[in-house]
Amino acid sequence: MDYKPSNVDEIDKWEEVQLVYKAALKQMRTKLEILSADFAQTHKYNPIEHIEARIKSSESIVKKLKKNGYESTIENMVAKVNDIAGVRIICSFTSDIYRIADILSSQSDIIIISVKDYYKNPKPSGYQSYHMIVSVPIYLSDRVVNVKVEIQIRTVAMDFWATLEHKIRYKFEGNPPRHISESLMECARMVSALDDEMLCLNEEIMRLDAMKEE
Ligand code: 0O2
Repeated sequence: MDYKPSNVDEIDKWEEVQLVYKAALKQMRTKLEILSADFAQTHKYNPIEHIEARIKSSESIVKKLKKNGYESTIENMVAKVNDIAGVRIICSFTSDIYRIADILSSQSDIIIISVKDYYKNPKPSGYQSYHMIVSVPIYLSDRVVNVKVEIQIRTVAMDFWATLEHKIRYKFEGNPPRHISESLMECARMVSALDDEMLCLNEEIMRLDAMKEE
């Protein structure tokens, strides 16, 4: 059953929403920490560099609802905002993105709601990342609810670019001067070239290692 806020007063409803999304974030974080520890131990290689997790602020949720033309109600927050709980997974190589996405997709309690592949199809801004909206079951005292979590998977280089671009966009309130947007596009191309080169290099190192072991 998809999560819907209980029919209680607004303050209790908001507290329940926060509890449920914090639980979903904790659940997803734990899954990823287990995965990371297992990779490090079993494969002697860990595709997960680090993990970040956050609950979207109420101001940002209201702003997103407004931007998309919805009234600011708690019901709309839950139904229309997919990234109240968000996890970002930073990895080394572009191949790791799909490795992690495949593993998460194969976990039987994770339901994939949607996928946006901004690595294969970067945004016009130059933004690259792999996004999944998933839901995870949360066991409450009287029911089990499926709660949405946004997962962003990207390389260290993509993350570096996205963080800077986000800062610039914020500074210029979404409208940076043209020469800055053009420089960012150029940097995005460099990020893409760097990721491709690093992946080739890593594959070459792995080939040499495999030959040594034969
Ligand atoms: P914040 O402040 O980072 O949370 P949806 O979430 O699917 O309902 P949307 O916005 O179409 O709606 O989803 P999309 O395109 O998958 O983007 C979701 C998030 O990706 C954004 O959340 C950003 O975190 C990140 N993102 C998307 N495009 C860009 C971009 O061009 N530059 C940077 N730096 N990040 C981007 P929010 O809510 O917009 O912002």
